[in-house]
Amino acid sequence: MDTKVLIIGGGPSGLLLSLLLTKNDIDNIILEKNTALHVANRIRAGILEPGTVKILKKAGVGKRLCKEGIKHNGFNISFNNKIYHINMKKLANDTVTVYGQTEVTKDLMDKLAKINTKIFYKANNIKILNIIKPKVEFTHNSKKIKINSQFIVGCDGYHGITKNFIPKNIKKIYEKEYSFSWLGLLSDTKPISPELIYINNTNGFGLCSMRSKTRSRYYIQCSNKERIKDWSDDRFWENLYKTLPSDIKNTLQTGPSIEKSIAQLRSYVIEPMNYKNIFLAGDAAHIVPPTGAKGLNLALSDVNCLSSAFKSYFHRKSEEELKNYSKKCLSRVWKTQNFSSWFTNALHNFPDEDNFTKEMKKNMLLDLIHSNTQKFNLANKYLGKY
Ligand code: FAS
Ligand code: PHB
Repeated sequence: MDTKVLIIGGGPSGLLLSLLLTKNDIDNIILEKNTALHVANRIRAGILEPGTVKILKKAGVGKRLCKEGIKHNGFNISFNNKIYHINMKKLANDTVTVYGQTEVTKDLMDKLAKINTKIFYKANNIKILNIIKPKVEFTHNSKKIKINSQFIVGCDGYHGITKNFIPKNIKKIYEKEYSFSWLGLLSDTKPISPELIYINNTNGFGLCSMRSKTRSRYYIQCSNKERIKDWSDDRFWENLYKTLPSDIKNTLQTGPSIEKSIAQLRSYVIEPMNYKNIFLAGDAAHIVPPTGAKGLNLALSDVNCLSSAFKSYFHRKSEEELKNYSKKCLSRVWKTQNFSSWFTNALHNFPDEDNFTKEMKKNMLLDLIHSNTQKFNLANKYLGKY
């Protein structure tokens, strides 16, 4: 079997890349190790930057997003038991959209099914046999299949295999693991606030988010040693309640969890994001702590850039954009790492944090909410406008 671009990984990055390539008559195949159902139901991100909404509309999957997505003019930061609003609409004349990653994934899957693209789900034992003249072998329905392609794109996430084919003497890996995790809960309860609230208090970090006007998404900071089996719904709600500012805590609507999970926080970048005819996009190349709501947005930004580069190569025989892909994406990656790391440090309590640092962080946040310049910068970074 031959194709022009072989995509390993059928999450949001792989699905969007396949759609953008297909729309430009560039033949491609996706190999996804899990089932479509597993991929579609993974609960992850919830906030789309305006740039991401534009990319999805351009790809032809913006209809339901525009109908069901909820535009937010701002978000809130709470510390010292008070709540401060960051009005992005006023400060930076733009909004973010609340639309879950599960919905983005489903829209992409539906669109790809309609245009009959080739996706192998439950593709097992994927082996990259050659990266100069790309050749991949895998098993599907216990049949061994080989695919030749001109390029391979690793959209296979943090635990993927593609990055392993960038030689050790070429690649540089930058990684940091945080000393805490996020315990997340999804429930069909009315969100406590019409817009997100990022909270820091003596118990640590909490986040009040949502998926719709009737479906809430909450997170609390927890230790890396926590196991989800030790967290009943009641225990989660009690801990979230302790984190909430007094003005609103008694309005919290609790209910049975639809999903509960613990996400380890890490920062990760692999450089370069390509080698010979192998390219990386999305979580395969970088991970940001979810505090800044950036992971999915950054991934789709890579894909937008790579699909344009492949269009130039296949339609205008120009390699310029492909040659610049890694440098161009890494510039955005490091700006995003910077923002996500700053926001994570500002809002979380680190186990080994001394009093001086705690007090300094509190005053830094006070400075921020009393400075239009700093709020302008924060609003633009949250919107993905660096
Ligand atoms: P993904 O990891 O989504 O997809 C990779 C795909 O490759 C998967 O379907 C996997 O099955 C497949 N794969 C892996 N290895 C393979 C192999 N060897 N062969 C074939 N297929 C293979 N971002 C936010 O903005 N906000 C959040 O709140 C947020 N929360 C998150 C919580 C968790 C637990 C995680 C892990 C991530 C979270 N993220 C969040 C980031 C997340 O949304 C990612 O940025 C987004 O899923 C990136 O999409 P992909 O690059 O497609 O990677
Ligand atoms: C979410 O709704 O899942 C969400 C929102 C904002 C974040 C992280 C996660 O920063």
